[in-house]
Amino acid sequence: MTTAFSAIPKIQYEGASSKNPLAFKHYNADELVAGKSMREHLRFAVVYWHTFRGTGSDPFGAGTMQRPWDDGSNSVRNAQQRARVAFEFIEKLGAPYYCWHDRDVAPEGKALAESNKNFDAVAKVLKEEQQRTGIKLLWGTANLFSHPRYVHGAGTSCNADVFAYAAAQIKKAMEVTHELGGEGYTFWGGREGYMTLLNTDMKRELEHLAKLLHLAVDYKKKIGFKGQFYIEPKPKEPTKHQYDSDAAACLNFLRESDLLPHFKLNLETNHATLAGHTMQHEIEVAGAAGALGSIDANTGDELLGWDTDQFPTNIYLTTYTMLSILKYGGLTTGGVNFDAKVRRESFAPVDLFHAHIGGMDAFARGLKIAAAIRQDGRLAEFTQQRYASWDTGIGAKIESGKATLKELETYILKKGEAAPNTSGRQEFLENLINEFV
Ligand code: XUL
Ligand code: CO
Repeated sequence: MTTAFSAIPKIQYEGASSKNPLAFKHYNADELVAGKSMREHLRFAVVYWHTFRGTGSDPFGAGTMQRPWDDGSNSVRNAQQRARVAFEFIEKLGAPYYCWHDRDVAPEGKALAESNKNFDAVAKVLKEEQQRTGIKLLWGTANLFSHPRYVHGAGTSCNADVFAYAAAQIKKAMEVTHELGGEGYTFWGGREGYMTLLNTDMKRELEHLAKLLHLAVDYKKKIGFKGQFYIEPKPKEPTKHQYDSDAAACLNFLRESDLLPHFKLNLETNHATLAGHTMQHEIEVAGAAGALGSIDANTGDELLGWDTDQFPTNIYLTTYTMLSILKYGGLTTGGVNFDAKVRRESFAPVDLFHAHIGGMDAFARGLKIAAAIRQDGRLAEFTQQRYASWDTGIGAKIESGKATLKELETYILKKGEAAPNTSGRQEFLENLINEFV
């Protein structure tokens, strides 16, 4: 076992009055909320890419992160050492899951065969550490966007060889996910979109993307991988427009391509806001379609228009997120995955703890508040009452498909007017939420 964090104790729950920055104030893993432990509700995951590979570099400056365990080399040995440190961190934090991209955990080699060999060598350590700690893989994914070969996309590249390379990378990443007992596998279309339509055959690109996902579905069956497939929407960045732009666009694409039975959505807060939606909107769209899978928990900055991937600390955000998640039956295969990075200025290793503790506490509070609102019942009751006209009479007839246009005309001609008889009471409902926050 490594001791990169020897000065940091195992993070414990100390309750709301604690002033200890290295303790949970609200996340109490075994505490029951609405019949399930917080651990089971929230299924927290730590991301490998930001937390262990993030350097703090931005378009204007070099990396700033102080990571004394990392020798800065691209060697397999360094990657293995880093893997051990990652598990020391996740274990001290007490998160039950983690997530990776293939190229986060192991260095890319000169050719695919060498990359696969490197990946196997690090996966061996990941497996040992999973067994030692009981920490599990929530999902794996392939990085199909960083290498220059993916300049025009992966599944949607104009170059068929690049499509083949992406397919090979997905095959290997899925095999390693399966080997490590991963509970899911995510597809985020990092460059599956366009910078200009002048050079783009959109129809052909979308057909290729569907083909790639079908090949993955076939291979999943072939190797007996039972994990859940997710597709992660994001509207832009790195491209000007990404095809999987939001939950609705993903659902349409999946349905049109006969892929919907095989996929759920992995929704990310900052991607929702880049798409001009709230996270709650995205969860409702996915939930209504029976496709709510997992969430990448982070937040953007109201004044910055890009994917800042900050740790979530806003209690209203976590409350609304958890309200909609609970409404659709909670997270089953998925989890609350912190796809978030510490700020460039927060370069000390201890900042990684502060960031995750804050995010976990914010979600624990959101969960408790949302459960209390549901238990109270007034919010759900109000919404139900708002639609009461659909429960009997003409409403029930329309819903059951028995009313015709002619009949509806006769009904209204007789009635004369359709008066708006229920106030939306937004202010009352916002005040109601504040009773609990
Ligand atoms: C990028 C992003 C990815 C996916 C996995 O914005 O969210 O890290 O979560 O590829
Ligand atoms: Co993400």
